[in-house]
Amino acid sequence: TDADMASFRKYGLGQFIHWGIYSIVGNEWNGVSARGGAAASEWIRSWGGPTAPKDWKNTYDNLYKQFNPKDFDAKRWAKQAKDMGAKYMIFTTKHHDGFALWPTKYSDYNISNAPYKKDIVKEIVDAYTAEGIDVYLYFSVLEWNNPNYMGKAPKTDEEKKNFDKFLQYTRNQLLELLANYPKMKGFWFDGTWDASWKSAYEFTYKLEKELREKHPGLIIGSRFRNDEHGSRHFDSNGNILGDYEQGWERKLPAEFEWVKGNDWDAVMTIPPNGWGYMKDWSGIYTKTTDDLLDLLMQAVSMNGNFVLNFGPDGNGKMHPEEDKIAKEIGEWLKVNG
Ligand code: FUL
Repeated sequence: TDADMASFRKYGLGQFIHWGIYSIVGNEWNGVSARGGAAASEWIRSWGGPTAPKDWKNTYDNLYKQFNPKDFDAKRWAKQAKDMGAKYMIFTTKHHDGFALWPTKYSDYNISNAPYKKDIVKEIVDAYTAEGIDVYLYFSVLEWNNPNYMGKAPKTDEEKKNFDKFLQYTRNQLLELLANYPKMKGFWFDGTWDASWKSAYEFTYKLEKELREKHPGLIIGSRFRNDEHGSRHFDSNGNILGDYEQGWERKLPAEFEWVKGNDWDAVMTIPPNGWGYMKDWSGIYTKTTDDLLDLLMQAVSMNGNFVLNFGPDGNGKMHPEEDKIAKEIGEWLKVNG
């Protein structure tokens, strides 16, 4: 509705949080690392490479058995975001590895089977909402370890049957998220870029309609309907919003012209590339508070929002540099509005 879009337009600053079982290893694991931005830390399962052990993927898929973030305190994160000046936040409910941070009924690969057990998505939604920060749920459609997700358009009857199971599973999980967390404001979709999701265009179209009916005012994030428009955001009326994402450059590019007249946000990392926790920030260029304020002002002056990413560690602690940057941005915004 117009009222929901009016609040979206007023956000200015947002916070992204990438958190999951990749956060346990922090970009360096069994001799493999992608420091310097060659690959993203939350992609560690797919790196492989010559030094990777043979059972790498299987080892990764079992990491959840260690996921017990003893320092996690959603209220502390929410307070920090509030002090930084964030008006909305986007949280990774499920990244490409398929591990769900809420106790989904539709897969056992979820937080209730990790030592932590508690519903992390609920803690996030409650804590941020209590601070007056709107919550959007990041959701990866793509699942690396799901045999029904093939990464290509299904051709044989068998493939079609399996992919259809995958689509129903996706629908179930999304309806479940809406039912469980009615306070959430929108979805930020990811992983819809390959031929399998593109082959499901009609399904996506219908599902989007269904989600909107269930949750009036829902804002649907980028990459859901991955049609001829490419990756875009859709507002709560189904109109195209902008979508822009970059983690490596320090300036928003000039060809960004087309965002004029659209609603959009830019999501941004502090390290050159990579959204999940990275233990070691030495020897790489990480954006400074000044760089980030510059980007925030560029985005806001073009009627967009700026969403700064944080990648807490496997225990639920922010990187000390992130703590520092959040504080400095908050102080700057308090003085300069
Ligand atoms: C990308 C993902 O592949 C990254 O891991 C990250 O989540 C970023 C925001 O979107 O498409």
